[in-house]
Amino acid sequence: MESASYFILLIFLGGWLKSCNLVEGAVPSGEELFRSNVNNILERLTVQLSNMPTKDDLAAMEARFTQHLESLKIQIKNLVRSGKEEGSNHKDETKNHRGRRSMDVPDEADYRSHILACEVRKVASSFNESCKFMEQLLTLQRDQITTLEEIRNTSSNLSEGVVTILTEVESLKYHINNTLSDFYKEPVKSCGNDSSLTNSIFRNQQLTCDKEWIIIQRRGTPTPPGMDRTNFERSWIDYENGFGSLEGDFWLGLKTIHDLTEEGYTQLLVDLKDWAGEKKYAMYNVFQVAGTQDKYRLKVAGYTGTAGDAVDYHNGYQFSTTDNDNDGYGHINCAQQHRGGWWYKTCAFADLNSIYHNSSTLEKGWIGVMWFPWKGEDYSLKTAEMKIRKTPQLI
Ligand SMILES: [Ca+2]
Repeated sequence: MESASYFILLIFLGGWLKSCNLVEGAVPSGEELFRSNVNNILERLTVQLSNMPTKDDLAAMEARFTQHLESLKIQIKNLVRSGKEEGSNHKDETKNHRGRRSMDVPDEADYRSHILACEVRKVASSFNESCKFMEQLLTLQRDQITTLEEIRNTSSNLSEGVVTILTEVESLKYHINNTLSDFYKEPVKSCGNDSSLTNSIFRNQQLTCDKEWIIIQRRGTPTPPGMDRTNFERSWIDYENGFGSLEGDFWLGLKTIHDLTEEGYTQLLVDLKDWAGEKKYAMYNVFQVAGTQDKYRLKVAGYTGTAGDAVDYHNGYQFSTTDNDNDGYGHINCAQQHRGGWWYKTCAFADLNSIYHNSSTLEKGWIGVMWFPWKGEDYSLKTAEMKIRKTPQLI
C-alpha cells in the first residue's frame, strides 16, 4: 500500500534525524529548527494517517454498499414483476366485468395504485440511502488523495532537508577537523628546548610553535575552497580570548599573550612576506603586554631587522577593538576605521590584524595587512606571523 510505504519512510527519516545527536550542541541552529519542523510534520501526518480508514474499513463499507445495491435490484425486480401482474389482473377483471356496471372496480384499482406508489417510495428511499453511501465513499477517497499528496510533498521536503543537513554535517566535520580539533589535541609541551611550559599555567593551553618561538598571530595561510578566511574584525572579548585555528589564521588572545610575557617570553619576531615572495622580518628585544586592567598596554623596544621599525610607533598604547576605543585619536575610533584590533595610536604604522586581501591591492589606503616602513599604506601583505620567545641566556 502506497501510504504505508511513505509512513515507513517517514518513521525511518525521523529515527535518522534523532540519531544525529552526535553533533548536538555544535550544529548550526538551522538544523535544530529543521528537526523541530520535521517532528511537527511527522506528528501531524501520524494523526492524519491514524484517522484514515483502513483497508478493512473500506472493504466493510464497500460490502454494505454492494448489499444495498443488491437489495435495490431485488426491490426493482419485484416492483416490475408486481406491476406486470397487476396489469394482467386488471385486464382480466375488466374483461370479466365487461358489459355490466360495477361500482367496486375503480376502488380496487385505486387501492392497487396506492400499493404500487408505496413500493416506489420504498425503492426511492433505498436508492437515496445507496447514494449517501456512494457520497461517503467519494469523500473518503478525496481525503485519501489529499493526505497522500501531503505525504508526497512532505517526503520531497524531507529529502531536500536531509541533503541540506548532510551538506552542513560535512562542512561541520571539515570545520571540526581543521579548527576546533586544535583545542582538543594534546597540548604542546614545549617549544624547541623550552620545557617550562609543561609545568606552568600554560600546560592546558594549546600552542603552536616555530622552533623555540611561540606563534601569537598568523595571517595568510591557504584557505580551503568553500571555507571563509578567519575574520579579524572582532570584538574586545574575542581579542582577549583568541580566535581562529592554530593550523591556519589565528590570534592567540591578549590574556595568553600577557601571561606569556609575564612568564618571560619577551622577544618578538615578526615575519612578513609580500605577493612576490620576498620576505622581511622585524625583531624586538623587548616585548611586553600589560594585563586587562591596563587594557593590554604595549611595551616594545630594541628593534633589529629588514622590514623597518613599524611597532615602535605603537609603544606605550593600549589595545583597541571596534567596540573598545583606547587609541590616541580623540575623535576617531581607529579600530573601526582600520577594521581590526591593535595597539592603535593615531592610528597605525603596523596593522597586521586589519582586513586581509587576496592581493596587494587595497580598496582603501591604510586598511589591509600593512607594514608602512616596508610597503607604505597602499600595500596589503600576503603573509604575516608574530611570534615570541624567552630571551636567550648567554651564559
Ligand atoms: Ca579614539
